[in-house]
Amino acid sequence: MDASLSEKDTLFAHSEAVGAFQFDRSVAAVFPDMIRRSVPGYQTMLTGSGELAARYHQPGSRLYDLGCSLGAVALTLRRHLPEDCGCEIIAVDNSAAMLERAREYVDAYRSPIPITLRCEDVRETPIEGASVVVMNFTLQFVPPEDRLPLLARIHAGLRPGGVLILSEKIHFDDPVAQEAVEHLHLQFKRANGYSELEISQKRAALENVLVTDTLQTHLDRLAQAGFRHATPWFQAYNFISLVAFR
Ligand code: GEK
Repeated sequence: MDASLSEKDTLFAHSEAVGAFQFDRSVAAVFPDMIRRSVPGYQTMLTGSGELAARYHQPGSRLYDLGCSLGAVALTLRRHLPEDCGCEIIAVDNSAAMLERAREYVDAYRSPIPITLRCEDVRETPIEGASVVVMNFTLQFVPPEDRLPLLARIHAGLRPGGVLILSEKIHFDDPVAQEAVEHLHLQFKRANGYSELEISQKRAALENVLVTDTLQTHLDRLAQAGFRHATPWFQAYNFISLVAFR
């Protein structure tokens, strides 16, 4: 997904009353630019997810992209699978605006591996016969009390040998560590052209919408959900990706 083809993210550039962040049409229009300028390591996490899918997909199984936005993960997974794998990719998001644009990206490429787009809540979407499930920066938007039941459902929907790839923004219990790493993220956003006003207004909009956990909370929850092995495989500042094995 080429960020240079999307509109520039200036959603928080002007001083005005900021409501809670929503994945609406205005966000969908600038999303590739927004995520590239806000999430350090995003492209590496996508590529690594593709490499993990290349290794752990099972012929004739399903691969899921939960909280797919414009379908960047689904398209990356597909590029990494052998064309004759007999797999299906299911990409789920509960934002109709996001899925409308995802449809355009998916239709722009031809492949024998189908990508099915579903406008559903990830807390309810059925997960069956999966070899790979990717949740890239989506669990952080799910209410904390719903996170363990969702992970347990993913675990139950994975075939033995299947994997969950979970990418999240995290925080640190140690205030010194939190301040140091948060500073690096702020510098990343400043270097990518976001103003102090944009940074502070977006932070206000995401308050109580994007709720982070610590790495330890993620590892404990994955174990509770039934994943016998889990490890971080990538970290860029306060953004991390884990792989968990069924
Ligand atoms: C990427 N994975 O480009 N059910 C379904 N979708 C949801 C839910 C829910 N309960 N809550 C949030 N979403 C993408 C990036 S963005 C991350 C994912 C971000 C959707 C929401 O509509 C949005 O499209 C996505 O999760 C989160 O790798 O914006 O930081």
